[in-house]
Amino acid sequence: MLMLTEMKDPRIRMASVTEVRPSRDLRSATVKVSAIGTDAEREAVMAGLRHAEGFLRSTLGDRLENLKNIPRLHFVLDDSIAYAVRVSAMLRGLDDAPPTPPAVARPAHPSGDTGMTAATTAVTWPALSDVAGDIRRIIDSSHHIVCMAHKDADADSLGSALAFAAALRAIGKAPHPVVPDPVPFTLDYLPGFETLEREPEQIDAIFTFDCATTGRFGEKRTLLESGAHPVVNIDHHVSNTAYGSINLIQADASATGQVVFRLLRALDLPIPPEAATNLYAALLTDTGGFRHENTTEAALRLGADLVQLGADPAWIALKSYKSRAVSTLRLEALAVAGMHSELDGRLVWSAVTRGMLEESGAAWQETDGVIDVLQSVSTMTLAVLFKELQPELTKISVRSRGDADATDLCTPFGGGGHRRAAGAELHLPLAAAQERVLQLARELLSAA
Ligand SMILES: [Mn+2]
Repeated sequence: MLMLTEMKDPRIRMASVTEVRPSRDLRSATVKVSAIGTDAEREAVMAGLRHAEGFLRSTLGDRLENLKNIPRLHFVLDDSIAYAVRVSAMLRGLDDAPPTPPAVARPAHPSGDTGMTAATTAVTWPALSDVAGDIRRIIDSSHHIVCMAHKDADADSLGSALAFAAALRAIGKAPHPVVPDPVPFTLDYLPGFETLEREPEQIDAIFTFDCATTGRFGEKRTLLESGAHPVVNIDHHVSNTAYGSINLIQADASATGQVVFRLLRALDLPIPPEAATNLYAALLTDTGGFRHENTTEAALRLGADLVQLGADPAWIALKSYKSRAVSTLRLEALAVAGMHSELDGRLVWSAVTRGMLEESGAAWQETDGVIDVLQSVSTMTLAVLFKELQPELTKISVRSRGDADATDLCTPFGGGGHRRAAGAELHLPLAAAQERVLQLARELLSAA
């Protein structure tokens, strides 16, 4: 695609096309673009490209006169190269690859503002009213609609997908809720969990929920990137790479479930009781049981609306927080016993090893609550939990308080998330991952 170098927009000249995949009917093409930089810089490149789609298509038409239909171009971010660059920088050692600074200066939070909802100033997403019509058209012209949650789904992602599926079912569509492996069995109480499918046979459109990057789709990633179906990306992560054909991203929302609720209302779609239950579970858990800083007035009002629509708060709280297995508590005890505290208790960290899983009889899905225990320490500014997923693969979960930003510790390692909660996966053994992450954590805390 030589045309990219001819573009006036300097943002676009930083990008390179790694793959162009036309759809089977040649009406659209997925253009994979690699752009290196911070998430905000990369998103600026993608925004520039989407803005230039008309120009690119007309130039394409001029040059390829015998082409009957100029395909619509769906630009998606190819994470593989940028990720490889980050990983090699990481392996060279953090000394010569300083931690990525925040993409843009974050606006100061006036008191009462919530850190969780802070959006970087560089990124503005289309408003719901701008995309509602396009989303409506996709729903109207589709019958088989995949509702996709992310890998290691939490109740926000899966609850949003199942709620949207319930609304679609109520208007006679054929929703196909899908979750990448492994199946999150701890969420089996969510209404519609039994309708989850492995490989939907027919697909007209794909909706994704709570997924900031295509890397969140695990083995289902190729389905998203095939370019064969329109993709509607519904999320509340400020780090979202806008990989969808349509992107509804609301960084002010406390949960993706809140974005789904607003969308269903805007489209005048029904919200049956099972949808309300799923959305309440999404909202309750993403606000930490209405305790995190993203517990806004709007979130509390939404809770009441969902109860009115048939959600049972006590039952959902029971299923979310008071239905743990004995193995889960045994595992938590082991992880807490191995807790470390540094810098006057401002840095709190621990690890879950494969040996601990064996000893407690717990599965990986049961480690989710450990970080909540670490972040309950009164002096904590950064809490880090390391999970030894494989001998060469370590996952980190990070929580923050005060001025600290959890994404500052995760984006340098290719991860992301929110200011108060973020994560990353490092292709390193546990000890090496601990060394690198803790070194950066100590730097961040001494700089603060
Ligand atoms: Mn979420």
